[in-house]
Amino acid sequence: MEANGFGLQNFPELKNDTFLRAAWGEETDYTPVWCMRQAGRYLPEFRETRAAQDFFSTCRSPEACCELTLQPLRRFPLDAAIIFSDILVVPQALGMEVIMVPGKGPSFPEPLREERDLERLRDPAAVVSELGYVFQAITLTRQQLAGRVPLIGFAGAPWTLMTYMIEGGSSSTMAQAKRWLYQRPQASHKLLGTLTDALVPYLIGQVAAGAQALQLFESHAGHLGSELFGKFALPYIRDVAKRVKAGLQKAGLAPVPMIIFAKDGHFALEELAQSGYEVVGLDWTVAPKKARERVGKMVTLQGNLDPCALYASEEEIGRLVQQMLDEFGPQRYIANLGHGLYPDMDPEHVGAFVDAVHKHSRLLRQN
Ligand code: 1CP
Repeated sequence: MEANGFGLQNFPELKNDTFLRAAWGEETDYTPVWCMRQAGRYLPEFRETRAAQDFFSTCRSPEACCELTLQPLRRFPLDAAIIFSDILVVPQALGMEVIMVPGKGPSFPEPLREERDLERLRDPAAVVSELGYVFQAITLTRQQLAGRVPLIGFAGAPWTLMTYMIEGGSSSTMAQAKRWLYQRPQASHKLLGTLTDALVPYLIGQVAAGAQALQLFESHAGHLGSELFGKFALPYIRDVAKRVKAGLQKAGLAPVPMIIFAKDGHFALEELAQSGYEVVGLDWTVAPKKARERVGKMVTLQGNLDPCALYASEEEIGRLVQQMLDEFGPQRYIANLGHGLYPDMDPEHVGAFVDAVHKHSRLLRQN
């Protein structure tokens, strides 16, 4: 894609393609593993790098993003890296102010209140030029990774981004965002369409810049039942996959595997498995065996140890990992947590999790 000038680099040769092979449904010698929020506050070196730096200034520094992305890989033999950034850079690029309040989370001083507030949003076509700093971070990180493991790019799915833009931050009920769905379905579709139009070139741009897989985070799927999810989330999730794939082909870029992680979206598992993504990420509330029965062998599953299991002893973590691997089975599977790591988690226990996946998955294949 010429639009951002990337895509012509010669990147170092990939040495560990286990994650990509599993994502494409190919056989692997062991189960690949990475962790959501693997770059995070639980690492002392992360806190040091992030110290005294505003969150979104960090996101705008390709060097800082590269460093934060690489930190967990220096400690643990993870099978993939995920670029350090945030899903909220997209609402920012659409013209909304977002600040990260330390200890509280994201805050939008002027959230969308009325339908006419949609007019404040920039043309989604402008998003790619606003987010050049993410593409630069990806290119730099891909170079610095030196082919050790693949680099994952990501974005928030349209419904999840809409919740933040209307609620103005985190919310336990999503009542304001859901009020839009019930009272202003047309305006809601307009907003979700605008977000989709922004996400498609953004994700294609990430691949052009060097991302080797893409994950779409529908973190607030659980606030929609199957009815609302089917109307306001799923069509856009499908559209993103379809249009990104078509766009990559049109730009002459090789296809990359795409992962959909719809947290608490268990009610839509079958639909998600057929929504155009190679991998379906599961949160920790889903029983692995049942998930496999429901989606069949057509997709790779990713997940889903309860992140809080990392508070258990290393021995217990090993037992839980073994159980998880036995239930998912050896192939078409990528190990991960069922959501992100928390800041008070012990890095040693993250290492124990990663090692247990590698060790037990090799044993499983010998039997
Ligand atoms: O100062 C800090 O370090 C704040 C903590 C933090 C971090 C480490 C935030 C604020 N964002 C991030 C990075 C981040 N965000 C990554 C980096 C790569 C990695 O995983 O290692 C990723 C993939 C995200 C994605 C993200 N941001 C999601 C989707 C995943 C999920 O957690 O469900 C969401 C919902 C956000 C919004 C966001 N950004 C930050 C916070 C605390 C939140 C959540 C707010 C909420 O609870 O609603």
